[in-house]
Amino acid sequence: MYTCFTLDSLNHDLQPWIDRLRAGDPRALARAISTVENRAPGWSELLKALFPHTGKARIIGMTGPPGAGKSTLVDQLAKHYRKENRTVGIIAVDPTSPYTGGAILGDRIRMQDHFSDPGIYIRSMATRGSLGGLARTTADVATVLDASGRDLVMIETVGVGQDEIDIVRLADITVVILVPGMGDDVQTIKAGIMEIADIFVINKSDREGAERVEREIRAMQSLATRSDHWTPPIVKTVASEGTGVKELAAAIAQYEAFLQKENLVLEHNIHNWQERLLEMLRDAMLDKARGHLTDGQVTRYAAEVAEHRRDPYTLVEEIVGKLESGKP
Ligand SMILES: Nc1nc2c(ncn2[C@@H]2O[C@H](COP(=O)(O)OP(=O)(O)OP(=O)(O)O)[C@@H](O)[C@H]2O)c(=O)[nH]1
Ligand SMILES: [Mg+2]
Repeated sequence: MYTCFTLDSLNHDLQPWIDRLRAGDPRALARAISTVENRAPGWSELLKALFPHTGKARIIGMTGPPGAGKSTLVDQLAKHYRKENRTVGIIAVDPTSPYTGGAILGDRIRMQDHFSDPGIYIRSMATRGSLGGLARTTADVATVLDASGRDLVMIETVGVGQDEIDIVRLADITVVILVPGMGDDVQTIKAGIMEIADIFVINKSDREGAERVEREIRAMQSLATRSDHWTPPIVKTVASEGTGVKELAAAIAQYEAFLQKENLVLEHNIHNWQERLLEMLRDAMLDKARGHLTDGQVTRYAAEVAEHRRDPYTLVEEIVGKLESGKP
């Protein structure tokens, strides 16, 4: 009964809240993002109501190793787009906890920097192990920003692991930022991130070794062509001075035009939604399974399996079987 009551009152509040959010009220936006991020009561009702207003923002994923200058570059791009009168939302995802403190502090300073301009909204997320999974939560937050009418949503994330790859996969356009002198780091991030780059940036090009990184990228590109036959351009930047930012914006626009011309936008979106739907299903099924298991039950099952009193394969089949039959 209690849940019904709060949802009813939420539905009652929902429309004015969405109206304020769509009118650009930053407080309504912040509240919506928190609700979605924390999976607070009514989060899914909110997303359902926002969904019809989405699909207009261009989502740009910006990824690269720690300290590559991602934040600096995102800021510069945001300023560039503001000059064109386009509104920007920035999600700084920081799943690597050792950097969290500094990054969040840095992002606070950035937020103050842009405080006077309501056309830029920055949100930091450092929620490894967040309820819905980091990639999904990020996607949902991007959805809220999209619904709020932002023209561009930039997602900044450190490109080191699977989480980050999952996050940038949600973007329409993925920019991979490298820097000279990364040494073995290039190898480390080559694994997954290099393949998903639509555009490469070599930042800190004021340092020695930019040409070498460029050669390495070219060598890698010569080994495989993409199925869409797009060759990711390489843009050299000095983000701290704003050098190359115009060229990066041009490269992004070019890739957008390419997607439009080849009718790839819808295909891209279908592919993204395929991933998102599967993840949502996984979450929903797991939620349902958890609903059938009491708190200590998983621990008891785990002990039984560890002590070889049960095999885990039959156990999982049994649990799924119970879900299907709807019996507790
Ligand atoms: N020399 C040089 N320094 C730069 C350039 N771009 C950024 N920096 C500096 O590099 C440092 C890191 O920049 P950030 O923008 O915080 O890098 P980041 O990739 O966001 O870092 P994390 O989010 O912590 O992974 C800062 O001190 C910047 O001023 C550049 O093009 N050249
Ligand atoms: Mg950063």
